Amino acid sequence: MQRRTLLHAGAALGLFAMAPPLFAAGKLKPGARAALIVVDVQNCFVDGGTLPVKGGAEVVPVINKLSSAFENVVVTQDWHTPGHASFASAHAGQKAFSSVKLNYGDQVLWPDHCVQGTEDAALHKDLSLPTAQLIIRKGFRKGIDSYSAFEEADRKTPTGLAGYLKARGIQTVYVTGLATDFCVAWTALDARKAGFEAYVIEDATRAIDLNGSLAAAWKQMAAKGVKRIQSTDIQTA
Ligand code: VGL
Ligand code: ZN
Repeated sequence: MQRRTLLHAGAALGLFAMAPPLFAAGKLKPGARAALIVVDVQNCFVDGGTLPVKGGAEVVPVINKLSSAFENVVVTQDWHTPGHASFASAHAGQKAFSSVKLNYGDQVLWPDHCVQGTEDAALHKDLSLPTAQLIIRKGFRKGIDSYSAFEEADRKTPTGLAGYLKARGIQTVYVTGLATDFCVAWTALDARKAGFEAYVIEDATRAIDLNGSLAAAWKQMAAKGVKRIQSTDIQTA
């Protein structure tokens, strides 16, 4: 009888000790083994750009504030050649936001956007990430798109990001930026595939939402263990 009570008490203590940080301390504290990934916060994806995402610029102050909580910050830039295969203008008779089959699979066609070296492809002027350590450029091969910061759309060519993060002992990534349902989702899914713990900070993203793509992306991310959180879940100064 007494032994049973003790066992129960022990089990309860064990559970308490193992509670996730969200529970135990109220807020997540990303440490040395976590990285903030800031996806494609570029002029092309905000008002006045070539592929504006509704409310895109609103993520900028949220991300700036979040960055103070991270020792490791990685930034990405969508970085296409002129005449890139993901541009509708490169396919005779095709309109933007339609889909075609390329040799690596289905490809949504976009307006010309984020062309290498243009002002349109520059990071948003109010993005303030002085501690960022790496900028990954992606989609720079004319024939292959890359929504993901980890792997190009042929699903074969790595960007090198997984190796970089692993070499630095990083185990967890927090993904923010544009757009939730394309580059953010693909990045978070590929982070899982590469063995990282992955969070998407929802209010630090905005979506394109093309034919239900946003709901589909959240569903897929949930199925792969990507955790959906808000910026207020993270301890900032
Ligand atoms: C993106 C469409 C085309 C993104 C990039 O950053 O989500 N979306 N290129
Ligand atoms: Zn693109």
